[in-house]
Amino acid sequence: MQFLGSMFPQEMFGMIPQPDSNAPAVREIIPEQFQDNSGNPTDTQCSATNLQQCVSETTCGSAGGFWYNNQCNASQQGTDPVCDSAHLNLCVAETTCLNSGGYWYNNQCNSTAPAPVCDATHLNLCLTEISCANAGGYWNNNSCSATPPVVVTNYALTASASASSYYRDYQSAYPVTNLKDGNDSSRWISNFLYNGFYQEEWVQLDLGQSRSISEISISWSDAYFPQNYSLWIWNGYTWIMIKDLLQSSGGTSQISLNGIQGRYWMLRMRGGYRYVGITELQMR
Ligand SMILES: [Ca+2]
Repeated sequence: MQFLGSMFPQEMFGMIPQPDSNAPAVREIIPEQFQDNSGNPTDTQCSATNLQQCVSETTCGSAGGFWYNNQCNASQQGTDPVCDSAHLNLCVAETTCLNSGGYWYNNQCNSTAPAPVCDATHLNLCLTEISCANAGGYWNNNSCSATPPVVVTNYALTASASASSYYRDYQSAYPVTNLKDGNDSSRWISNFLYNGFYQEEWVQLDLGQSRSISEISISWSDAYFPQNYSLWIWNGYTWIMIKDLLQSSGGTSQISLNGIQGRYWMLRMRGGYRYVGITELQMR
């Protein structure tokens, strides 16, 4: 059989089915996101380019819109009429964000607090001395804290010193200043102990003014430690002994004094192997 032009066979034979006007209407099931507020189907689908067709907050948000004024908007800028605790993302100002219980940082309103950073209340997070100082902290022992480091002054460093004798009578070889120069490789050494235990040597320190001393440390020069030594303070009239101690080896002796006050101090030493010598004497 041959057809004419573009005509279909049904048209040719009059077989096109016609709607039955008496059949009941079929109700179309419309997904919520494609309904308007009256339950009527929207003309087009809710999408990023058709936000006005989004009829619920959920679909609006999924399409990248912002739900307020009961409609889906393309921008959250401008007024934020529904900025509240449930819509912190719509708060466009720090004040309204904070009033809604949000946290304002990164130029937006967040529901969670920002991660703590180095500041006055988080000094432990400051990792450099500069950031620590800027936050009002104190940098000590490679960490930042609110507690200023205790500054301990060694008053012996600035004291004037004198001694009973010098190594072979030459002051220049091991001068008494060597015992308070802050240098562990320089030392004062007395003259030879001709009378053994019965020979006493001493050193005196003038701190320049009365100082409260809590601790004295004496680093003896190798084997040149005394067998017995005592610590004295000048009270304005006479010398007062405050410590009398025995020594059995070299190294460093630590003497606690509980803040005794004094300007003039004397260390008296007896006995020892050939000489007595001090590498460093510190008064704190
Ligand atoms: Ca020294």
